[in-house]
Amino acid sequence: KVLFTDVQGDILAGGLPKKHEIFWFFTIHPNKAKSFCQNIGNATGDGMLTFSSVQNILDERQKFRQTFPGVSDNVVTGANPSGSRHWVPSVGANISFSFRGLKKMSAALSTDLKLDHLPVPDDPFVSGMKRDSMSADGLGDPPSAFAAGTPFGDDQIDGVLIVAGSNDLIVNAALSGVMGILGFTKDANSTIAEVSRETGNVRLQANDGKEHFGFEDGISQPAVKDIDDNGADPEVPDNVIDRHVILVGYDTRNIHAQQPWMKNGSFLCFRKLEQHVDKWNQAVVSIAEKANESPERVGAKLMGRWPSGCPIMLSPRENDNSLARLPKSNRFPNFVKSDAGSNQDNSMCPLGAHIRKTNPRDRRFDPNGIHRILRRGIPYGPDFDPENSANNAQKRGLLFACYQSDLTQGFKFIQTRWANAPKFPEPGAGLDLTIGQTGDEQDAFQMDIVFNPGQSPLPSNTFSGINQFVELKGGEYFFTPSFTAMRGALSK
Ligand code: N7H
Repeated sequence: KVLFTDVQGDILAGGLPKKHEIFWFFTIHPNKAKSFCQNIGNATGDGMLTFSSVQNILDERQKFRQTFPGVSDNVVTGANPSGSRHWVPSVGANISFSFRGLKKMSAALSTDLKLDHLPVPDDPFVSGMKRDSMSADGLGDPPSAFAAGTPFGDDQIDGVLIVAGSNDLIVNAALSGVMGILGFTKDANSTIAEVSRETGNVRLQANDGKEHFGFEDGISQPAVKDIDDNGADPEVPDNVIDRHVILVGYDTRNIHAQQPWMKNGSFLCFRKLEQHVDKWNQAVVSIAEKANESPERVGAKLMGRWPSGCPIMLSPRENDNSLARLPKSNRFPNFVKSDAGSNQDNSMCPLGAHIRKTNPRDRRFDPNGIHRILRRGIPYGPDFDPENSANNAQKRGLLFACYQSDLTQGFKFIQTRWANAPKFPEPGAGLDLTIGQTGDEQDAFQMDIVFNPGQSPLPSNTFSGINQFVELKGGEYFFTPSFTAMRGALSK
């Protein structure tokens, strides 16, 4: 209970309830940093619910259970696939800071945050995403995502307010309220100013819960031992992770962040990922024609799941709705169907399928179970409509967000060592078919998809156009502190 009241609500237990969500990126006026820090402390005093803790979310869920007995909890968290979703009006807010923001705050604080002791060389958080992206072991991002004059290119973002809830009215009202409490005004006295904002929306009606390529998202999440039973399934033991994988302060071996004030905090990776739905659709159709398969089956091969969420490991030839929902949708312990030891088996699920690349379910690749993240993203932009070219000129994608105690072992590891690595988990894998990027065309075409056992892979030129489906538009790394830190070290 103490832990739950100390941790911000988006991190554990399914996260803030989100049908509508605003990420409000701000910069702190250096000469107002002191009053900004004081406001943070005041805003989180006893009885002040400006920012939601995990406990607040759990209380809300309990209230929901009592009001609607028998209706699945998932409808409250919005985190899992479900048929009908009922929503109670609810809203929650969280706050996170970039390293740049913490530096500014630290200059105004009497407590020593010991930021100079924090970094190990090339720590992603200390570098910030722009420099990390361009470093020698970078993320493979297009430089345009961090170009001068763009929100994430100008080294201005000190923090992000995340406000999420059941509709836009309630979210906008809460955002204005929280901004006011932090000292935002429209005159020169303002403590903070907006750099940019991103608005996410769960898609409408039939597409509720699905991302823009048409797949159910938010199914597979690790469950944090003793804290978070959501998704925990005894048949998939590796899906249960220790709390130190998500929360800072529980593993002294974690050299990337070990200051006492950071305990119960978590690192947030935010990436605005535009999805080119037309390119995805074209590639899927063109591969399907060459392979004499249905486009739906090709899409399922690229993702590792059918649009419903049903994993192709359990139903390789056709969708089975009865396997689409938790816990069944997660009940496949690994991707290897047949022979002992080899990871090479490609006949059920391609080595480059998105869910295989991002969670290989093989302890040899993650012996300590630390390359895991809690995903908390939300789609943005209107639905793609092939009949309406004006609509399609608008942008759409995923406001990707995930939490981990160590960015190097979490997001960065998954993106660079797995998704972007053409030989992972075996030579012939190619890049992650959804998010892989290296800038090297050759890598992109190295990929085997087999539709039927014993068949040889399609020739690689079948796949022109892959790895162009998702394009980074900017992003940043943040630290999401505990309530103890906000009341203490970060405000005094
Ligand atoms: Fe992915 N998608 O909606 O198409 N992702 N993802 N992702 N992703 C998953 O299991 C998607 C991205 C992971 O445990 C599903 O919830 C899209 C990044 C992980 O089985 C679908 C984008 C990273 C998993 C998508 C995107 C990850 C996962 C299956 C970008 C980290 C769990 C549904 C626009 C670097 C794997 C589900 C497991 C699953 C989609 C980005 C990671 C449908 C469109 C950047 C760890």
